[in-house]
This record gives sequence, structure tokens and C-alpha cells, in this order.
Amino acid sequence: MTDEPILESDGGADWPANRPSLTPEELEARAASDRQAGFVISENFRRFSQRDDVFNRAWWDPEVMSDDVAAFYAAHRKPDPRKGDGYTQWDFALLNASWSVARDFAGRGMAKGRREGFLDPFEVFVPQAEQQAELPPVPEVTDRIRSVAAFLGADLVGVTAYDERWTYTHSADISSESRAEKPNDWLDGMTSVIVLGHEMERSLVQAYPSALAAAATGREYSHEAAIVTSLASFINGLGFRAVATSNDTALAIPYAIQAGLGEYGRNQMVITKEFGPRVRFSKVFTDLPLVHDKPTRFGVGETCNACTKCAEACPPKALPKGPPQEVGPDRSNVSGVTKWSADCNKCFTYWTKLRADCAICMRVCPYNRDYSKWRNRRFRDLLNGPLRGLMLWLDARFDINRRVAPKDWWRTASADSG
Ligand code: B12
Ligand code: SF4
Ligand code: SF4
Repeated sequence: MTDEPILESDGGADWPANRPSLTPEELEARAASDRQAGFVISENFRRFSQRDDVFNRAWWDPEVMSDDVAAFYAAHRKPDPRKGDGYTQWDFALLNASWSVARDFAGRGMAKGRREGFLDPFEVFVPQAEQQAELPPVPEVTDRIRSVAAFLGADLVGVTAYDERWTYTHSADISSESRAEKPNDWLDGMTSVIVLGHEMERSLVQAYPSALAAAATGREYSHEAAIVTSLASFINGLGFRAVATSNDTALAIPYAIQAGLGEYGRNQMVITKEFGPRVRFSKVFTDLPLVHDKPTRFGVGETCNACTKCAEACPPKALPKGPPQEVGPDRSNVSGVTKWSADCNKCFTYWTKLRADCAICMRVCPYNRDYSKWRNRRFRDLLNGPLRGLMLWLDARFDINRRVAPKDWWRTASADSG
């Protein structure tokens, strides 16, 4: 531990006192979006400091720190293969290969005290042009941005208004051993957020938990880094500001919901129509004028009220089985938002024992299907309607999302290439 001063969080007490002054129209638009999204946010709401998330607490909070945490992080740098299926040298080799682009981005700014994509926004290759491009009408600008994002590799694109509630009060500082707080002040003057969705490979997700399956996560972090920095470069080239982010800077989930990409589930994830929960998000903050999407609700909340499959399947029992609550299990949960909240310390402790991340709660969800198939689109539509109970029974009966053994994934991979 260093004895440097730690800028103690003000617990988000700067909100709403110093929030940007919103016009009555902007406030009404926000209230309407909250209603449509189903967000329930009370006067107890406080913005969240990134230092309090479990990954950062692992560096300063004795409640989270352990030998297993140290071994978990070491396994990322120097894998420690073991005999069990899914944890062999082949599995760790693919896991670390999948992460390599994201790690390269994360590592390149370390000398400057920056961990890009995780604690700090990405540095973008193309600087902001001095002269702004002539713009067509705003709806056309927005369509062009969607097309460019898809061209660059995004699987989903949504646009929403900048909302300071989801910006971390502070970032966590990589150059401090105890992850001290540091200012997170990149976003002044931003008006919109472009949220990008990145599909995770279904065949790999089916092999969770294993080091092999975790390659599905690593590959998307690598994709996110490449795609989100390219989109921000494009906007900079037009002469507008663009801040490219992955896990850093702000909460992804409320933004993805506000941008109309999906609904919140008991498993703590945004469930999309296109991929269910099997998707990750990155975000570009910008002052380019854009039309904002609206939240959509298609029945996920009602399904999660009737289902507890993710909570039953979670080995350390980190997920809630009851209704949404305003207060979460500990300091790693934002306060003042009525929602399903996980016990993140239990979740992360389980990962550290595996020496790889977990996503069982993503795999087992009945919404995790391959929607290129007609029968799965039909299943989803029925699950979202009056036949929900029957669909949940069928899902349990046929256990579509049972685990695939990692050795079978490798067998299929070599058969496919033959
Ligand atoms: C830290 C973190 C974790 C940590 C710790 C979380 C914590 N509370 O400390 C742990 C280890 C638990 C974790 C696990 C996983 N994570 Co995670 N995680 C994050 C990260 C980096 C930060 C979230 C955060 O700051 N949470 C702290 C506070 C706010 O947590 P909370 O109050 O419990 O709120 C949670 C939810 O309720 C929701 N939320 C927050 N505010 C609000 C407000 C409203 C109105 C609503 C409805 C929801 C909501 O988001 C929070 C997610 O932790 C985000 C990326 C990002 N910047 O958002 C990814 C992220 C949430 N994780 C993601 C995923 C997929 C996973 C895993 C499946 C692991 C994996 N292999 O990918 C598991 C799922 C575990 C689970 N069921 O919760 C995805 C979710 C994608 C999706 N489809 O929604 C994200 C967005 C990363 C990404 N790049 O896409 N994660
Ligand atoms: S498993 Fe069931 S309760 Fe959990 S997120 Fe999916 S539908 Fe909701
Ligand atoms: S990631 Fe694994 S341990 Fe964490 S909540 Fe999901 S099932 Fe539980």
C-alpha cells in the first residue's frame, strides 16, 4: 500500500446539486425516458465511484482482497493450466489470445497512468479536425452514424442523450496501488451517447464456466477497443468531439436501455431482442447533433418476475430471487435505484477460484438463443406473451442452454475446419 492521499468519494453528493442545468424540456424528456424504460430512481440516488466496484475493491478493500484474487490476476499474465476440461493449456492459450488486442490498448497508456478501456477512455487515433464538416439534417447524420458503426463492425447501435447520472463520480487510478480516486471529467459539453452492442459467440458461451468460454468475453473486449476507437476517429474527422469508452467512465447498462437496445433482467444484464443477454456494450460520447432513440419494453421484466433460472444456477448464489429493491447488498451497488442487484463480491470470489470469469447466468437465460433461426424468434415472441409460463416450462424441460463440455467445443471446431 502507498501512503498517498486518497480522494475520498463524496458518495455522489455532488448530484443533483451540480448537475448541468437542464431546461424544463430536457428534464421532461428525461422523466419520459425513465418512465418508458421503467427506471425507478429515488431522492436517495447517488452517483457511483468506480473505485467501489468489485474489480477495484480487489486492490484496496480487505473484504475482497485474497490470495485467490492475486492468483486470478496472475493467471491472466501467466496462465496456470490444470488437468480439468476447459482449463488446459489450449483453453488458456485461446483465452489470452482473445484478449490480446484489448490488453494492448489497456497497456499502451500505462506509462502515463492510464488503463484505456477499463479505467480511462481510449486515446483516439484521428485528432479532431479543425474545421467542422457541413452537416445534412440531423436524422440523416444519425443514419450515417448507424451505417458507419455497422460498417466498422458493431452488431447493434443505439443513440441516447448524455445523462450525468451514469457517469462515475471518479475513475480509479491505475498508478496508485490502492486505486485512489481521480477526476473523471472528460464529458463536459457532450450531448449524445452512441451505444454499440457486440455479440458474444454463442458456441463458446455455452461452455461457461471454463477458461475456454471466457474467450467469448475476451474477443468482444478486443472488438470493442477496435470498433469504438474507429467510430470516435470518424467523428473527430468530421470536426466534432468524441470520447471512446468501454468499461471505463460510465455505466453501460442504463445507457444501453435508454438507447432502446434492450431491457434489464434479473441476471444484471441488458436483454436484447437480437441476442438476448449474450452481448457486450461500448459507448462513444459526442457533441455531434444526433436524434435520440427511445427505450423499448418487450416483456423481459414480466418474464424475470416469473423466472429465477439465473439465480438458481449461480454457484455462489450472488443473484436475487425476490423483487427489485432500492438498496443492494453492499457498497458495490449504486444507491437509490430500484432494481435487481447482485452480491458482486460473491460473484467475483467465485471467478477468482475458477481463475477465469463466469457467465453461467448469461448462458442459462431462456433469452440466450440463436435468433437467426425462425423457431427461436417464435419462442421469444411467445415467451413475451400470455404463454410465458408454458414457454418457461418448455425451456426447463428441454434444457436448451445446458453446458457444452469444452472438449466437445474443440472437437466441433476441428470437425468444422475439416
Ligand atoms: C464491475 C463490473 C462487474 C463486476 C462487479 C460489479 C460491481 N457492482 O462491482 C462483476 C464481477 C460482478 C461483473 C460480472 C459480470 N459482468 Co460486468 N461489468 C462491470 C462493469 C465494468 C462496471 C459496472 C459497475 O460499475 N457496477 C457498479 C454498480 C453500479 O453496480 P450495481 O449497482 O450492482 O449495478 C449493476 C446493474 O444493476 C446495472 N445498473 C447500474 N445502474 C443501473 C441503473 C438502472 C436504472 C438499471 C436498470 C440498471 C443499472 O449495471 C451494474 C452492472 O454491474 C460493467 C461495464 C460498465 N461500465 O457498466 C460490466 C458489465 C455490466 N458486465 C457485463 C457482463 C456481461 C458481466 C458478466 C456476464 C461477466 C462476463 N463474463 O462477461 C458477469 C455477470 C455477473 C452479474 N450477473 O452481475 C456486461 C453486461 C452486458 C449486458 N448484456 O448487459 C458489462 C456492461 C460489460 C460490457 N462491456 O458489456 N461485472
Ligand atoms: S434467467 Fe430468467 S430471471 Fe434470469 S434474466 Fe433470464 S429470464 Fe430473467
Ligand atoms: S457470473 Fe457466475 S458467479 Fe457471477 S452472478 Fe453470474 S452465475 Fe453467478
